[in-house]
Amino acid sequence: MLSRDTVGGVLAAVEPQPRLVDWSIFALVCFETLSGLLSFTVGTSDGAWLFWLHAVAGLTLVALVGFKLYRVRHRVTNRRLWTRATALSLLLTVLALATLGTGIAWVIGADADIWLWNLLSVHVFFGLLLVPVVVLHLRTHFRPPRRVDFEDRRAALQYAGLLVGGAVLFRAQETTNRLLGTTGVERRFTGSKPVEGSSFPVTSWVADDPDPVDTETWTLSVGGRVETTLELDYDDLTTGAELEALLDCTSGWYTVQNWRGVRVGDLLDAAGLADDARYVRFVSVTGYRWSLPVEEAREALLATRVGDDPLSHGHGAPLRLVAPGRRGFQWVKWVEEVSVRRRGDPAQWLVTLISGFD
Ligand SMILES: Nc1nc2c(c(=O)[nH]1)N[C@H]1C(S)=C(S)[C@@H](COP(=O)(O)O)O[C@H]1N2
Ligand SMILES: [Mo]
Repeated sequence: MLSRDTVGGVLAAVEPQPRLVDWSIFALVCFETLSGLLSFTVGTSDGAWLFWLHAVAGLTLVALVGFKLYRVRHRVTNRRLWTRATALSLLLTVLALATLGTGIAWVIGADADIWLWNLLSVHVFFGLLLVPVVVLHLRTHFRPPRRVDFEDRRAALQYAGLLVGGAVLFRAQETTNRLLGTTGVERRFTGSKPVEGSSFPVTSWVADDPDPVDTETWTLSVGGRVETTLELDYDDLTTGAELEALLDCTSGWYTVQNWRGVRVGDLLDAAGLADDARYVRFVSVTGYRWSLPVEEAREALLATRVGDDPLSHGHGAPLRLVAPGRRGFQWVKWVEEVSVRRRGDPAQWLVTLISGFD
């Protein structure tokens, strides 16, 4: 049996001193925000380390937030200590626990539909909401770090202990999931859960929702840094190419489908590339767009069919980009323009978010 004293002793040994706890919570929140956002761009397993770090840092935060809440509990339980800042601190506590809780629950395989959202989207929502509240909280509670904070030799060991603890917990979670066969095993390294079969969700990023595209009047233009600009009707497309590819949406699901259509490399060969061609940009009828480096674009597909059927309107008919290894939001739907460019297209990040708003 563990006595209270032993538990207290162990806690005291691993708990860094207060100001250090506070500053490392801040540092980890910054890290989680950045790594979380960056993870949206990772689609291949060579970037899996980013998700792993995000998870381990999250588990370390659980311990640090635990220390912190235990330390400041009197300020909440003792009504006489309440100030105006207390309400904000309480809000922050709720947001922090909700973000950590939904993140952990999602990884071990839980899900729930909350209005239109699943647990992962709720995790992202709480996490983003947390950032401005942390900034406000800092404004009233700011205490600059002091040199002595970093001269404490024990601190390095304590942090090593906390991080290793986080890593071990994460490993243990993976193993338990596998042993028990819980749904957590189905999560891809990106956290996405599988959707089996031929019907999968129709997802549009924010407000991108065009009317069905009429294939009679629709054309595809291939232009920019090419030798000959092409203007193709639907019937001009040579759609014999096939590609099995995994679509992984940042809202937390993935599906493997067999796509059929035009290989982008064939289109580029037909138009002929200029010497300075570096990127290929795919533009939707809505203006939504994404670019890929030429070599990668060559291997991508502009699909007219998925599985045994022609694309539905929701999935991007008549033509949608299939970009293996890229996250779903980069798979532009309702493509009407392929333009070859000398440079990438930084504005695409903004356009993608606001496309469809008038
Ligand atoms: N034009 C356009 N293309 C788009 C989107 C969009 O909103 N507009 N959403 C993207 C997102 S977020 C995903 S996950 C995939 C989803 O493809 P699906 O609806 O066929 O499942 O399309 C991508 N292509
Ligand atoms: Mo998505």
